[in-house]
Amino acid sequence: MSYESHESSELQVLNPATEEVVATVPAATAQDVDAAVVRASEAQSRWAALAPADRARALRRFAAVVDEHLEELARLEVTEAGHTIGNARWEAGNVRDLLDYSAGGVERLSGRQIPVPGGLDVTLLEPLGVVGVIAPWNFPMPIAAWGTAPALAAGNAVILKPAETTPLTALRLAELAPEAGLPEHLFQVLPGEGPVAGNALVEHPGVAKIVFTGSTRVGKQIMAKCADRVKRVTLELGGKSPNIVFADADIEAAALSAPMSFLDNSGQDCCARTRILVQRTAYDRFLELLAPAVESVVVGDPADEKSQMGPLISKAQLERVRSYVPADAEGIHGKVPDGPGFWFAPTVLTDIDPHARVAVEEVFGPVAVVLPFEDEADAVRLANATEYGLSGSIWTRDVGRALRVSQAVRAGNLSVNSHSSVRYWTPFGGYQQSGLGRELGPDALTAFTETKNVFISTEA
Ligand code: TXE
Repeated sequence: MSYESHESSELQVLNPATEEVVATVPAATAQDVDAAVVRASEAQSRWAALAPADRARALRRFAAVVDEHLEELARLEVTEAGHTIGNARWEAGNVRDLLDYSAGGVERLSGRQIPVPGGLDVTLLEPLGVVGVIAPWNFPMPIAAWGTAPALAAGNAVILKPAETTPLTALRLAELAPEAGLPEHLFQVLPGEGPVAGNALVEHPGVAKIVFTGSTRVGKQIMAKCADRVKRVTLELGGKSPNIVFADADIEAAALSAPMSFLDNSGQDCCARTRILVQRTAYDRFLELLAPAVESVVVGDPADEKSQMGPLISKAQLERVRSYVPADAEGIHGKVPDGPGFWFAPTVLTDIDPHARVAVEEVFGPVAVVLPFEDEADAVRLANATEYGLSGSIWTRDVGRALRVSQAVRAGNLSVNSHSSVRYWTPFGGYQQSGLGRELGPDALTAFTETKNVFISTEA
């Protein structure tokens, strides 16, 4: 990989399925961030001055180049993040689609003409300048693209800091951008430690906005630091999403789809439906169907097309997940391969106190709890008994109930009779401590602009 840092500090990239070191990458320093901001700022002025059609064309070429390298990018994601190959292909495809979708927005991004007395009033949507994107390791490619593609489309430059454990796909995307004809230094990737390179981006006066996805703890620190400069910030943080199953639902469909709604990506998904709330009258039937579905999930080599779940990202994450699950925990347990790798078996805990740590904190592993509820009001109360508010599912055949519960649950992304959370066409983000602002969707570009109002007097 072509990136070079000022200092000799390095990041070791491990394959989480084998624990082998697959790459070492120089870690960026605050000095590297300084230099990158200068380069990005120059590139941004030229980029913003291009005709919108030319910016759109460049982003479409970038999308096409990503598409040509889709399999290579997906394999790299399998190697550094342990994602199943099927998921990794979706992820690389998501980068391509988001670049295309954002390119479509470039020419539609426009201000308004507002009727006012005594003159003409127009709003201009101006790019912010240099945007810092700080990405996590759970979806290294898509989450990097959710910040980067609309920011570039709106006329900004981007400096992306990937997570320490997963810098490789981001570095490859940074190589592909100029190959596709994007101006040099418009999109730069600086791998590095969060408190060093990440923090330097947050504190840098030349960075106009931070887009952060990661833990609520670090998100709060970043928000506080951004406050010092009133720096723009979008935060996408943790979740503890409910999967609410009413007795009138298609119980079979709900139970058979429940496992992958919290096991996908080994549960390292901020939208994971880890609190399964089931109406008491359907509880036993639901568990009877859920148990074999969880036990039969194929956990193994993520490069194998048949694997449905891979390892956790790291030893630290494995230990963190273990700390939530008591050795003698009652429930349903799947299987994991022997040998090296950061494996944790699919786990569903029953007979759990709703206030237990595992029932209220984000585990970020393949672990869910099942809790019974009595009626609609009880379901809403349990669903909202969290400081988070990112996603959730509602299973019912009653349309009125689906709408009432959708309105009552405090979360940014709900789905009825489905577990879908992320579509690049629709806004994504959290209520409460799950985040601030929205990504994706028709307004994604606007989040990377400043609105300027201009009044032109007709009376002078
Ligand atoms: O996150 P961090 P971690 C949750 C999940 C997980 C937990 C811890 O529960 O178990 O967080 O994961 C950068 N200034 N999520 O420790 O530390 C860091 O380098 C600037 C949910 O890996 O928040 C990385 O690039 N940047 C989540 C990014 O922040 C800093 C996804 C995320 O790392 C920094 C990931 C600092 N001081 C974890 N410290 C989701 N919302 O999907 C760290 N970073």
